[in-house]
Amino acid sequence: MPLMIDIAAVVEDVIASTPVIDIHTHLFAPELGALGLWGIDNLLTYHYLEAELFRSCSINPRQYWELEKSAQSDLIWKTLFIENTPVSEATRGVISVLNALGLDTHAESLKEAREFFNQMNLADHVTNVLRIAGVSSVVMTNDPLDPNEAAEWNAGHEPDARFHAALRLDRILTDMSGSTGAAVRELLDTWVARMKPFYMAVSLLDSFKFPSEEPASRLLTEAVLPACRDWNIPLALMIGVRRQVNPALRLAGDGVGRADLRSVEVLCSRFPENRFLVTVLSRENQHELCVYARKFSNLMPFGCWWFLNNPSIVEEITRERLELLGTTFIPQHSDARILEQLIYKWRNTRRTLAPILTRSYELLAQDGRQVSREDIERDVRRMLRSNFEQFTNRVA
Ligand code: FIX
Ligand code: ZN
Repeated sequence: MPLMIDIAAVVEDVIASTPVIDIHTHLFAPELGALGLWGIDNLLTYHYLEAELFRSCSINPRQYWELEKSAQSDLIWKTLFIENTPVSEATRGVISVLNALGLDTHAESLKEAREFFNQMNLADHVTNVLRIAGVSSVVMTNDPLDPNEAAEWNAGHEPDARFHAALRLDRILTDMSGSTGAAVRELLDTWVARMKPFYMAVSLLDSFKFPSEEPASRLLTEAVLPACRDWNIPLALMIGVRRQVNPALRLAGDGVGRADLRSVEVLCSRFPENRFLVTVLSRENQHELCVYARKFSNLMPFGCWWFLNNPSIVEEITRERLELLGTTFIPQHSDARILEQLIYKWRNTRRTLAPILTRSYELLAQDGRQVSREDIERDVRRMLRSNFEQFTNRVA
């Protein structure tokens, strides 16, 4: 019979002290040159904040895109952080980062912040940010058809061991829609050998159907799924985007739609030797995803993606996953595009996850089973680390 413990205190301590593997980001290893984004001007011109700017400022998108980046970030700081209170998830995130780095969160200008970021050593800064964020390693998003990125890889640059690759398929499935399965498979084999990705990934519209007459459906069947099987890596499906609902907002212009997840059912059942990491963008699809995960052990739900990465929704999704799946899922990924976002996105995840897990253990105790610290450490390690490592068959 384990000793009675202060469940809330132990859960908070274990979650705070367990380094996470961040399984989906848009970060790049410093060795991949200028692809990586960091610093205050990039933090403030994050597309989440650009979308919020246009709701509080008379500038129109066309005028905004004509500004220099520093003028864009000055305008966003003034509009969202001085003239208004930064209470949204994305604005509060910037405050959280500035505070963690010891910078003035009430600053009237970005002068101090720019001086701080301009004087730093990037390699030291990466190590410091990962330490503050409690992140041991991140998975990048790597597009072999992006000429700038391909040039970095072809120059022989090797990413830092804390930055793992994920082979992104979006552009391949569109730009090579007329290609044979064999041609796409040859490209995939070349880049898997070069990048050594933990998984392949593709984001899919809310209208995604499998199987279908669409070229993507054919290339998934003829090239992607056999390649994933042969290389023994999962395929990540990120489903539910409505692309460019408002094109004037550029990257901020995408929306969300409820998908028909029977395509996931077909993929998991027809390709039992493939493994599928799946995240869905619609809150309404989350319960179905959990039920499918109960039917297919080759399906691993992950993250509270994009428009779902807000505490109120993360709480609902995580509670239903624990109730339906136990600890057999991956609670979160950051989707960070700028290095320092790791700090706030993982601070938020830990702050949201701790009380939810505590409640699960309290209910268990009420129903007759007291957990130990070792139980909690095992469960947290599974959700934040080993579910991913075992599903990808890689050590991260
Ligand atoms: O497809 C994706 O990887 C999405 O996460 C991005 O396209 C999206 O813009 C994003 O950064 C969401 O957080
Ligand atoms: Zn992403």
